[in-house]
Amino acid sequence: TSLMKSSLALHAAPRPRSVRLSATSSRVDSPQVSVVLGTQWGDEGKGKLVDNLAQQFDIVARAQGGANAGHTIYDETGRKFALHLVPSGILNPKATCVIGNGVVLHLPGLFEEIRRLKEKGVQVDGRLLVSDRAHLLFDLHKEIDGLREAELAGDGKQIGTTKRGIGPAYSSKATRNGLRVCDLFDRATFKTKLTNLAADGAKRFGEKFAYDVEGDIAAYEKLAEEIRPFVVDTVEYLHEALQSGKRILIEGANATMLDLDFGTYPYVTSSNPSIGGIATGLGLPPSSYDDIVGVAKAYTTRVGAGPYPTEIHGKLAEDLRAVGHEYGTTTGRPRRIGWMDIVALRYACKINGVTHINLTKLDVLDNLEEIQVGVGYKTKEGKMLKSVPADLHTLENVEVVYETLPGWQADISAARQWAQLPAAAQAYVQRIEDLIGIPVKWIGVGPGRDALVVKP
Ligand code: 2SA
Ligand code: GDP
Ligand code: MG
Repeated sequence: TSLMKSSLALHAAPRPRSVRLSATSSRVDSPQVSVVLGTQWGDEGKGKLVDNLAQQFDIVARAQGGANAGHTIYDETGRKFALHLVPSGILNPKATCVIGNGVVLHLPGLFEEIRRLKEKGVQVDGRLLVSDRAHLLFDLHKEIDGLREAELAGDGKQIGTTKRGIGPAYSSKATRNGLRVCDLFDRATFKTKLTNLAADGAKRFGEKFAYDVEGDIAAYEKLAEEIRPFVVDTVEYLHEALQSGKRILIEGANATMLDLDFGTYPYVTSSNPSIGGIATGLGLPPSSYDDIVGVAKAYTTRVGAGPYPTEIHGKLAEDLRAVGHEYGTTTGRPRRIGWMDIVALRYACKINGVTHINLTKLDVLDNLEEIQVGVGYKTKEGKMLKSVPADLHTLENVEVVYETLPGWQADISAARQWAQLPAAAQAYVQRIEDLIGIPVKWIGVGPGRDALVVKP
């Protein structure tokens, strides 16, 4: 039948499935759709890469997470920006930024962020679009986040969340009593739904739940009008952009090891920061992704509780924390520090279909005589594990098998070309590339926008 013929035609020229690519190739030479994802426990430097790449894209879109994310960027004049909800493309005046349906949106927080951007002269109006399907995150979600953490703390089991209300907001979404951006514009429904949501919180937490629902209902009357000009059907917008040949950069927040499904559950965030969350969070199909860039630190960090096999303790961790300025962009919490974990990185690359890597913060290792790389997990019984185990007890008790590589003990922050990196630094990058079998395309050597080396 003609229907069959057309569907055959659609499948006649499949895109090559790239698992292993040479260092310079991508599925296409100039990707129309590129995805940037965190491959560790977050804070790999996704914001910096997105800001850099944004110069070549028309649209930069966020798909999941909320204001738990913190992306620190330095512009060409060295000014520092900390972004949470606004995509890291906002500093490129040519890009339009999109907050997709998968994001949980705290409107007062968004406007505060916009205010700070405007203060620094960044043009936001007309350049930021918000999905009408995105779920609203209210102060009540933040309050519940805090109350739940306090309860868990009793048993020493707190997650160490950012207390930005992320888990409770995604819970409301899954429970199907959440409110979406489109609900803002029907006052009566909005009022009923928020009142019911607040009643739920009061039922669960009693007197400890001190949310002023009437106050918020009044405040959101004004907020609804303020957000109205930003709101569109982002599914339609993105598909029209795709059809007309516009280039779209998708900015992941958080990271695969914090993924609700693939991370160290329950010590995870409540969205899917891996590739699946990109598809559900924007409505752009996976077949449209040309590149999937995995961002990985040359070592690792983690904020919050949970197993962390390659964690470093003591003076070395303190030194690396100081050199790498490893403090939370959102909460200011000191980040835990560890060695590169190849088992976790391979796992993340596999799940996400990473086509190439941005290895960041290599300069932070400049002073080390020797660098360790975790290359295997061995159980107490002496069994080598193939991948990251689901069971946290097993993960907490693995013995990490390390390889030791020589340091370069030189300042690499001025390097802009591969040939300018010391041989030991090149060897370190090469070893990581060989261990994961995925090409490293960019190497970060400093926080500035241009502190990037392209690996030939
Ligand atoms: P949440 O708030 O429910 O998402 O927390 C659950 C876990 O996810 C971790 N998480 C993060 N980890 C690293 N960086 C994040 N963003 C901020 C930053 C963190 C900050 O850029 O530095 O400022 O503290 C982030 N957001 C969530 C969190 O630590 C919990 O382990
Ligand atoms: P994100 O959440 O992945 O966007 O990362 P964050 O912005 O939370 O944390 C990364 C931190 O490292 C930021 O302070 C960046 O300015 C900084 N950074 C990014 N890349 C590099 C790099 O290659 N070298 C150094 N020294 N700092 C970097
Ligand atoms: Mg961050």
